[in-house]
Amino acid sequence: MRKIIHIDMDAFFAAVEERENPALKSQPLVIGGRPEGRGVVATANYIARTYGIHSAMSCAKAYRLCPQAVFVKPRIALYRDVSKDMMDVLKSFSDLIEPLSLDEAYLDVTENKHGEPSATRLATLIKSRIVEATGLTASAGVAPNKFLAKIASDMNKPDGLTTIAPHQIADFLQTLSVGKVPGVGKVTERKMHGLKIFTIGDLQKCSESQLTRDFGKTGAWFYSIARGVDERPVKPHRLAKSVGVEETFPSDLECRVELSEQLSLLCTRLANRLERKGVLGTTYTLKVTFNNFRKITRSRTISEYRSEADALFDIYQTLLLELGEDQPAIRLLGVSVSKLNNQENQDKNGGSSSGSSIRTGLPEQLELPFPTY
Ligand code: TTP
Ligand code: MG
Repeated sequence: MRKIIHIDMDAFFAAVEERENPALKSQPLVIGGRPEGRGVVATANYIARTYGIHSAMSCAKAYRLCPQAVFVKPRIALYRDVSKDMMDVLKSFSDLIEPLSLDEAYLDVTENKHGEPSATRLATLIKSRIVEATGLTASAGVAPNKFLAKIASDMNKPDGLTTIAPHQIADFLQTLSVGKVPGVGKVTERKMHGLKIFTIGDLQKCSESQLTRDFGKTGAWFYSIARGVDERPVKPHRLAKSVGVEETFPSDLECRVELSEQLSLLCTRLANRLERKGVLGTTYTLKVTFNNFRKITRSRTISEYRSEADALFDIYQTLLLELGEDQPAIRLLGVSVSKLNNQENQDKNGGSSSGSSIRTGLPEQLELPFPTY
């Protein structure tokens, strides 16, 4: 039986800003775009959440819900530094750490550097070490696997510590809403409700073949977690070498204006992804598939990090224009950034080798047994 801890910092970006400026602590605080702009909320402190504000909501809506809120632009470089301090604390407990984002990680503490048999006691210690190192609180979930540990860490936020011991799993699952399961988004939740599956207890009554029929490959995953089984190991080295987005268009793009528009949308998505992952890079690659299926890539390395959508657009638009006028219509466009700024790997690679890559932390979708996590 493994002992897994999931750590998730509380209102992370907002908590860092409050630490830097304690006057913000007593006010509703939104980290994201301008209230009058078209941006979205990255996160909000717990006071702002009482007004219904949450991540990914438009800033315009957040403003309507709480006009007196303070809106602060994210400072990703700062959050990365705090994240590193937090991850360093985790490393002092176990080498088996899997970061999921800047503020979240799994630890396998079955064997740990403190020789402590109680994972709950370890989680208490980890939480207080994080406060010492960062001045911020985290919530912890303790369980025999990743799926349960992640649910547990979310149960008593902020500053929570929840343990689901092996003998508690069956009861815990009976009444757990399916919407709480990592991987069940709004669409799947609605579909499950349509099938009269509201709790994991309901899910347990479905056969594996029924779930596979209704939910495809993810059905097998649902069958297994309904029984509290999740064998996924904590993977300590999840390295991404690049961050990118691409789009295959419903109809091929011929005209420059259309191409610029689509490129601009891709650059906005790329900027968001870079921000979410908290990484920056110096090599910018444009990928194009023409309607005759010829594929090309064009790259440019520059000495500075660019992460704003507009700046990214200028780079990729230049690469696109350099292809010349005389090209077939375009079926697919992709933009990516590589040579990412990961200190750990730069250290290993001497700082500049082409293999330089980053432990981004965020889940690589393809590695997971279900598509929507
Ligand atoms: P979360 O851990 O999901 O949220 P949180 O730490 O702000 O709040 P909680 O106490 O509920 O854990 O995400 C961590 C950070 O990632 C968050 O502070 C901001 C960023 N983020 C985005 O930029 N966009 C998003 O849609 C989400 C969900 C998070
Ligand atoms: Mg968090």
